[in-house]
Amino acid sequence: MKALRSLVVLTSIFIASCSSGSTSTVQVDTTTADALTPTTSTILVDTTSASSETITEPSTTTVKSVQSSFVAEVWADNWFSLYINGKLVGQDSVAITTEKSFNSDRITFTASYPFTIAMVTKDFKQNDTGLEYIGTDRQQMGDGGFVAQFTDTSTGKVVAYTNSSWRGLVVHQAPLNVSCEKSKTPDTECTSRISAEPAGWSESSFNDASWPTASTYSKEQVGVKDGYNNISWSSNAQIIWTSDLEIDNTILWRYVVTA
Ligand SMILES: [Ca+2]
Ligand SMILES: [Ca+2]
Repeated sequence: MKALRSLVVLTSIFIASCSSGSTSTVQVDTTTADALTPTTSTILVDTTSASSETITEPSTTTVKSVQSSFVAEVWADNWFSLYINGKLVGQDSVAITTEKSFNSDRITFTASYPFTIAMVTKDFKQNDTGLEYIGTDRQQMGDGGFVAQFTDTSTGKVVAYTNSSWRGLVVHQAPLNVSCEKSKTPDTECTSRISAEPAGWSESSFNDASWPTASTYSKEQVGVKDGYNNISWSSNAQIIWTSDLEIDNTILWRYVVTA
């Protein structure tokens, strides 16, 4: 297979070299031609250059993956942060402590395919009881939900979006005993399950096979609010969360974009 591709490449170069009067530039990139080739190289054949053609030998080529620019569009109830290949590239522009912090955000970043999206999403909770508006007549378990889509700006194509194949790990769950929702002493009555983030969870190399896949929800179930309609959502982009919109408060998410 590799030998055949090499033959094709060489044949292409030969044809490009022989076509007199041509002003085209032929770029052969073996990174896309053979994904199994461990080392990558780019051979440039420019028939317009005065000294006939310039061939860069594979052994002397600097390896550089093709970077693309992306825009992430996110609406979250209530807050999110976004990592690409383990690096923080942005977060919700409205603090989670802002009451009714509903808004949408656009975040740009560069990456080369394939890349790993990792996100933290948080439903607001006043403290580890998992409740909000504690001590008022609105004391309740809040609910979460979020939607995101990722567009490759060079093609305008939405290349990733939230759906049921995303994997999410709950790291803050409260209250486990939902009967405490209207308690006058929730701090002592409500119970919780709080875990540390696994080391390296946002890195490409992390193995998320044991994480549950997302549940999808309708706009009505989540009650989408301010900012949601500011974004032109792909029909593929679905609102997701874990299986419980109320007691699962902080969730780590992962999704790999292959192309
Ligand atoms: Ca909640
Ligand atoms: Ca909420």
